[in-house]
Amino acid sequence: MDKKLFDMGKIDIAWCPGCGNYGILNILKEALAELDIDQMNIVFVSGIGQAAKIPHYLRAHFFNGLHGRALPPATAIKASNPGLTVIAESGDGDTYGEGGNHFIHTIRRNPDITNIVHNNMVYGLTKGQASPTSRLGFETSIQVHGVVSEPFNPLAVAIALDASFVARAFMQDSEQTKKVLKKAITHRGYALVDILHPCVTFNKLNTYEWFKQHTYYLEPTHDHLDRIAAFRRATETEKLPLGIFYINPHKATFEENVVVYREDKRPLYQRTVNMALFEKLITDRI
Ligand SMILES: Cc1ncc(C[n+]2csc(CCOP(=O)(O)OP(=O)(O)O)c2C)c(N)n1
Ligand code: SF4
Ligand SMILES: [Mg+2]
Repeated sequence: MDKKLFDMGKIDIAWCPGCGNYGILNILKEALAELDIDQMNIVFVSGIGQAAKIPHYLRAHFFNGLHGRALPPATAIKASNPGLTVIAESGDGDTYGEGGNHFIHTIRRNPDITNIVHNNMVYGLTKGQASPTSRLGFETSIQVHGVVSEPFNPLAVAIALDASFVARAFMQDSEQTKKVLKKAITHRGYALVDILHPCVTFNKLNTYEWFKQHTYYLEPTHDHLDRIAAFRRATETEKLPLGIFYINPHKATFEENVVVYREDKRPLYQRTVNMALFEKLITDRI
């Protein structure tokens, strides 16, 4: 399938020149095209932020939710129609800060969705405040003496909660990032891909060069079925490992656990309402 099918034509893109979000958009289009997924069956869900604008720039269905709230509608969309490919995509602030609670509980539920997080270690849209993943000492117009809180470690949290797929990528390595994305999208269960990318306007610390210097790939011998080894690797913070840290292929998904699908596997929109049963339920309640 041609990746051009995902192009929106002539539109204004609000990202700054040189922003890492462009690279992620391009890699995502290539990954979807190579997977040959019918656009009619893809739904993107995002929150608020620069990263959260990505579904506006890509031809597919989308639902743009509230700040920090991409994961609940993504879970609901997948549960209502398990035949869809559902991708929740937002920034580090949106997913790990404002949406931190949903991040934790979505991992517990394990819906069969992909969660792509554009991690630029800053709040880009609101002009450069620290985000949960900002490094210690990072100076901003609000944190004038530098960030004093330990950065949130999304991979370690996800592995601790036994998330079914956990990976990190750096967008400048487009081939590696595409490989990880394709595996995440085709994985059955909740798949987290934290993608490092620079915000060239508001983050002068974590630049393209900084990410290059502070990342390296997990060895091919890394056993991504070994949760303890994966957790240990996720706690490395001097240099950030890249690649697939952990996969748990055995977990049942949220949709599989939902009672309405036990007897009837059809998506909810294909079912007719049993009016007699509905009226009886109402009457019994009155
Ligand atoms: C409830 C609420 N709180 C705060 C904001 C302001 N706000 C909008 S986007 C954003 C941060 C986005 O950061 P991130 O998710 O990292 O996205 P980026 O812009 O860096 O891609 C904030 C704090 C808001 N819109 N709504
Ligand atoms: S402010 Fe940063 S994250 Fe936002 S578009 Fe510009 S470079 Fe990208
Ligand atoms: Mg951000």
